[in-house]
Amino acid sequence: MFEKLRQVFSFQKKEVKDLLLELEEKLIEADVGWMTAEALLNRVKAEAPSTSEQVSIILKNTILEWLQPKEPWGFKPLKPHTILFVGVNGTGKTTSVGKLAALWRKEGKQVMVVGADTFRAAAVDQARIWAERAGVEFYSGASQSDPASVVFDGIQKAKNSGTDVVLIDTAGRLHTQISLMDELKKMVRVAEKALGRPTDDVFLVLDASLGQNSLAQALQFMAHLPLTGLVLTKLDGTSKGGVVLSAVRETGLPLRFIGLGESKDSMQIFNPARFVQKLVE
Ligand SMILES: Nc1nc2c(ncn2[C@@H]2O[C@H](COP(=O)(O)OP(=O)(O)O)[C@@H](O)[C@H]2O)c(=O)[nH]1
Ligand SMILES: [Mg+2]
Repeated sequence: MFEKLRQVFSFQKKEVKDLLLELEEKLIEADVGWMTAEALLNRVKAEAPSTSEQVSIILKNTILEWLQPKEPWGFKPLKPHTILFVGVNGTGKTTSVGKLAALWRKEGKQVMVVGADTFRAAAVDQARIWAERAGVEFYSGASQSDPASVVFDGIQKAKNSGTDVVLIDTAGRLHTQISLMDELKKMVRVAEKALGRPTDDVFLVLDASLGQNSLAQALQFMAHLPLTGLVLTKLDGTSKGGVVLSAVRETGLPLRFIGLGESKDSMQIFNPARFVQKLVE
């Protein structure tokens, strides 16, 4: 994983001028994206390093500074901590819901998965199977039910049963004339109504293997929804990894969880310090 991003830290050239050219190439190859690559280069230049070691240190510190969230993620004191997962079809929403349900179930939390991707029966089944695999409760309405009412009823049910965490799986594409963003906005509103407070988290799920294309998706969702963080999936399937940097820097959203495979236990809480350490070692 991240071979390309790791190569950013190893230099063949001796002259700093040549080093910077090499660095620019490597950043682009690692899929850091033009904007973020430019910003990193400017940072390095501004500190006028005279050796490749100094360049590496500036890079490491800058990346860590960018990836470090303002606040660490944690469960809010009011139950149930409710998380809506949004994103384009196929990015890994349902899988991420399932993996996080398994993770928190293992930590002893009472978890409920709400299948609000109700337009496709197969999508509800997939969420149900994940909930069973994770050993947690599952809620969804009858087929074709209104996703927002599924969200409302699911949260009510979770409140009544003392559930700690509610994970809401949503659609990435609608087979109707209704706009996806309008439907998602409605779900956010209805969740707030059911909770009596804003939804604790709205996570945007992005597929890391799509590289810079996932940034365009991110901006679209950001324009419509009160996103609180990112989940980056399929990092196991990319040698680049630069999208980790650009996604965080260009959305200003904290990266909270990373998906590293298809199995139940392949979701990790994102740790910036460990991530950067892995890049330089
Ligand atoms: N390798 C890998 N595959 C993943 C990961 N997360 C999801 N997937 C796969 O991506 C595909 C789409 O996932 P799904 O959860 O159905 O996406 P959704 O449409 O957003 O709900 C499935 O085949 C998943 O197994 C991950 O972290 N790594
Ligand atoms: Mg899905």
